[in-house]
Amino acid sequence: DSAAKREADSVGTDELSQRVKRAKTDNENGGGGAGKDPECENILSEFKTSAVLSDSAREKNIFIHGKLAGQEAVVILEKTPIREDSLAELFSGSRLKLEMRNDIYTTYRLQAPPEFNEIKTTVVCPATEKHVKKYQRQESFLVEETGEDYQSITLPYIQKQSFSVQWVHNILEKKAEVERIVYEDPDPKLGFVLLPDFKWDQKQVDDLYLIAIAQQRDIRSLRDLTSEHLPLLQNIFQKGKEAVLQRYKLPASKLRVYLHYQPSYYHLHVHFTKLGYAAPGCGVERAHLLADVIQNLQSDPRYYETRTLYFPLMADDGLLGKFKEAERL
Ligand code: GTA
Repeated sequence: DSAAKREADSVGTDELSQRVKRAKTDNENGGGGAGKDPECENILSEFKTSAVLSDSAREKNIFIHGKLAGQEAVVILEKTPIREDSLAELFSGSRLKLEMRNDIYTTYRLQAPPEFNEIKTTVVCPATEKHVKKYQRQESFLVEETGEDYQSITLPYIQKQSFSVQWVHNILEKKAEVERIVYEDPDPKLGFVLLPDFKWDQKQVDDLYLIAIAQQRDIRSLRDLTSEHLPLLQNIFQKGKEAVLQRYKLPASKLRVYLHYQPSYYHLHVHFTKLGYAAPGCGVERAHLLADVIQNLQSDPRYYETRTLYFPLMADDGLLGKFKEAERL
């Protein structure tokens, strides 16, 4: 079926994965030296754009739908922040073109050396229709979900219709992103893997974004959490904060540690972002602070099973359709 095909695709049987693998092997065999970023074949030279799904001049990103090696793909391009430690080289090594001068005001176009002009690029391939919708700019609606709504509407929907979590299993099984792991607690009940989120390029801590992925595979989301999971949540909170302090010198007072409801991927994970960085999805309608989650479960072991939870859904999200059908919206 299509889910099985998607899994097979994502573990690497398609042509594109083979090409990426080949490029990676070439590098491992001497392409990229120690400390250097590995180079790879420019698979995007064959990318055929079909539509711009969304873009933002303020966030300096663009989400594009198209075809790559005959498969549906989404490409995300994003300009990265200017790093303080690059300023000296940026000023001394760039060309400056005058744009206009007026009194004490002057504007220029600064042409920086290529290494300061990189564009963070994310490729999702093969992308499902659900990926295309996820990245499309759409109106969103706030949904009110009671504990019963979760059982009768949401749970049956997510059991049939959610994104594959193969990438999560690959991380836990050390089949992908092994060298990116920041901290690991291998305990099957209390353990987790902490690593950079793929939205973070790790070039500066200003937009630090890590995720802690639980080793346990049977916790879908906030809704499944009971007081039974307190030791796991406390372990992630405590050891996660310690690991961030050790690696990035950021104290807990500089961190926003939270879960999404609804998440995109139904395998328990916790977001660690830097306070002050407006990470996508950190608004009150979606983010639940881990500290609050822990306290709520301490005061009521079935808090998340029974409470009404609120979250936004995009206009053409199938789950929104289910809430409408059930006349809950
Ligand atoms: N390390 O393979 C992966 C990987 N994948 C597939 C997802 N994530 C991964 N991390 C690693 N390796 O923070 C990360 C995601 C996300 C987390 C899952 O796992 O980046 P979630 O289940 O709560 O889902 O968290 P969420 O937050 O909806 O997903 P996501 O992708 O962050 O989307 C939210 C919105 O952020 C999007 O609609 C879009 O507007 C924006 N966004 C998504 N990706 C990017 C991007 N690369 N650049 C800029 N904005 C983005």
